[in-house]
Amino acid sequence: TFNGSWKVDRNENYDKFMEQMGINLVKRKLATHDNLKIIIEQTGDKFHIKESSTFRTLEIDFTLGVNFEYSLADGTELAGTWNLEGDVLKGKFNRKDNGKELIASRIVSGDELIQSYSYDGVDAKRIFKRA
Ligand code: MYR
Repeated sequence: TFNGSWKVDRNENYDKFMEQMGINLVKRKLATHDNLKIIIEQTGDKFHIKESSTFRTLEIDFTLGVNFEYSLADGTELAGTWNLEGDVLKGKFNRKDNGKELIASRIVSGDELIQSYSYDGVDAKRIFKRA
């Protein structure tokens, strides 16, 4: 289950990924240490997410397979969907400004939540531990 409170523990290739996203060095440095925490509450095909970081706090609701909008901390707007494939949440989003695709996934592995991202040929991971 994805349910619970998760705190980012480490990143893999996240700086390169953000660079590909067009995020400048200063913001990347801040984002690397954003202390991201997410609380996931799944009820059937509905998810309620509480996100908090050094940048902001916000709450997001989405339903599997239903398009929704989400803005990144730097203001970049995305629209897309999450779907459940087996034990894996798979996200397909598009940036509103340039149309390019951002693919994401979430999987719980042992005591960790692994979020993987792919954008324009660059892959990254953020790995969370239960908090
Ligand atoms: C959620 O389920 O938490 C909200 C929707 C998330 C959309 C995909 C998130 C991709 C974030 C990539 C980080 C980009 C930093 C440049």
